[in-house]
Amino acid sequence: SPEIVTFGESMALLIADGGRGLEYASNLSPSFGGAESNVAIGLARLGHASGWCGRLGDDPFGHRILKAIRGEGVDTSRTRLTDEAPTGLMIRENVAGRSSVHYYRKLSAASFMCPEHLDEAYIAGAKILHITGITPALSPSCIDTATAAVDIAKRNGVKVSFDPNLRLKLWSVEEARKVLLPLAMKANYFLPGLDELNLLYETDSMETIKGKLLELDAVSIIKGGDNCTYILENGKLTSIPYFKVEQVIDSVGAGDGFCAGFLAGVIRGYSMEESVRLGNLIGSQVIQSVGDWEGLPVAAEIERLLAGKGYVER
Ligand code: KDG
Repeated sequence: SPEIVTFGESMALLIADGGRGLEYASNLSPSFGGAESNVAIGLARLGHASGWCGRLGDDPFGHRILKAIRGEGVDTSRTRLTDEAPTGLMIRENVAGRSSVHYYRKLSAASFMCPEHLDEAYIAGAKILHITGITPALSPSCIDTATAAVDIAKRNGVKVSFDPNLRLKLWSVEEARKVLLPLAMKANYFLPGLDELNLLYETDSMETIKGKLLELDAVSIIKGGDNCTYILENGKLTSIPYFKVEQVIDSVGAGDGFCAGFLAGVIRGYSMEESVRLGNLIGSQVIQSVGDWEGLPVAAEIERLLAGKGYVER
């Protein structure tokens, strides 16, 4: 098995160009997205063996996505194409600097994932299982699948990494809370954004949030603090500052890039601080290019950035 295994829904992504919004745009640029495959691609680019398991429709989008993820060096041997349902679709538009997403993913191939689709030995052979809260938002059988995967990991001593990735277009915060908080209880690394914690715990108070997080077994890594990421471990809160970025082009995918960098650090045996620093660095790169995963850096680029060397292309 790869060192890090993840699974979830990857979808075709169409981006409306020209900042005119979907109602008036004349072109849609095709790509794809999916929080978990973004993380798997990020890890592969950093030189780590990652596996993404999913279900796609046996249709042109499904083929395109599978080839692209496999082409990035991610193991897709446990991913299936099915003719029973189509590949999900999301469309993104940008109007007056505000980006919004429209999902066409109800009854998609991935929404029919169920625990029987999991390969227990494949998960058991990994070091880390990474899941996100998007998968259980897709359907009741996807809740069962995410839960079953976590239980397999725990039975086999595989560490569980969990990014709640709250998507309020998929479910209400009340529904999400009921499913995500029990999953957080089972995680070793809990990777929420501060805004997500505000919603999940219904509070803006950092003290209250800290108290709630300390009830978990996990180390909590809180993204989106005051220009920093927080680490909450053994009652101690540490903040790791963000890297400076010249211009934010597209912030989508930053969280997934962060997770890829953080998990790469964990696999390499880095300290929590160093792992978060690597996560911050990957996130800072992703937001400087369009697309959810395209801007994920490769290992050599990271070394160059850390060494502070310039880059000349000619
Ligand atoms: O984190 C980025 C993802 O949200 C994006 O790639 C698409 O998985 C996705 C979703 O459900 O929105």
